[in-house]
Amino acid sequence: MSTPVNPPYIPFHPNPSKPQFRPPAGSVDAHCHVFGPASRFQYAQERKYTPVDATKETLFALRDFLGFDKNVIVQASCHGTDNSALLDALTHSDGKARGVAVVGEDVSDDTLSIMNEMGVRGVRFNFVKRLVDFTPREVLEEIATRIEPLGWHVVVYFEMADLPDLESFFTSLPAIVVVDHMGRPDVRKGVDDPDFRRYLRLLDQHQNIWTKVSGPERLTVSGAPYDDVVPFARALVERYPDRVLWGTDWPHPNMPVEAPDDGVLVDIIPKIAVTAELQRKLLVDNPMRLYWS
Ligand code: 0GY
Repeated sequence: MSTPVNPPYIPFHPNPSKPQFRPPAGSVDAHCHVFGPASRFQYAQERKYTPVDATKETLFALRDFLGFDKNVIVQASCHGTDNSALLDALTHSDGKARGVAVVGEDVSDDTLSIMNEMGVRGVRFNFVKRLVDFTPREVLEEIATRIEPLGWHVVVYFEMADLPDLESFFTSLPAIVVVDHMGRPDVRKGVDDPDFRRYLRLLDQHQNIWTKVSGPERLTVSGAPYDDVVPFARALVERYPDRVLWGTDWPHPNMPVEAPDDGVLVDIIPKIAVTAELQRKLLVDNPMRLYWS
């Protein structure tokens, strides 16, 4: 029997194109990561993949090249609960980055408070089974209670098929809950699919639940320029204009075939937010309210 091997890790696009779309002044890329460099910030022992280093310097240069002003850097599973690379990026961002950390239940109030000072505004709960080991719900509840005094929000990452199991937990959280990558719908099924309708119902009924309209490169079946994902993102932007965030997802860990061109990703924005007002809410007003107010 052959031993299963992980697919080779695909590095981020070396030379993204300049987007045609010009983001409004003050736009925020509200979902991206920094990885390493491993020589300074080791990857976690419990990680499920080892990425190629993707440093803060490269992220900030990409931000400028794409016409963005700020970043929200989300702690990825390959760094576990060691947020050092994230905090280092925040410290060197000139106030132009905020963070979402991953913490264990043993995190001290002092550490939370220091992270808050450094620009962290939320924690991430990851439920994607290929990325993380299972965390008991009591642990997540404890963390949610601990961050409440800081006014932080909770970012959740899951596959849409798991929503029925997770929904009652999400709706029990007292904080703002931000869903990564639209809850990862199966775009082959279309926007009228019961699973996506269920997701819309969840957001209809809970004003504290926000959604990122990111990750088309992960959700697409047809490939770039990701037109099969547009109806999902557009539906969310138009239905919840004050509760949507957009992000590149750079450096795009775990892409199965090829790294997306970040310029092409930016050019989706006018297709999913079709007026200047919707674009301003998506890229400026909403992330500023959540991360910089
Ligand atoms: C993303 C998506 C992925 C990875 C992570 O924490 C992570 O490792 O979020 C993925 O593989 O789908 O948002 O970067």
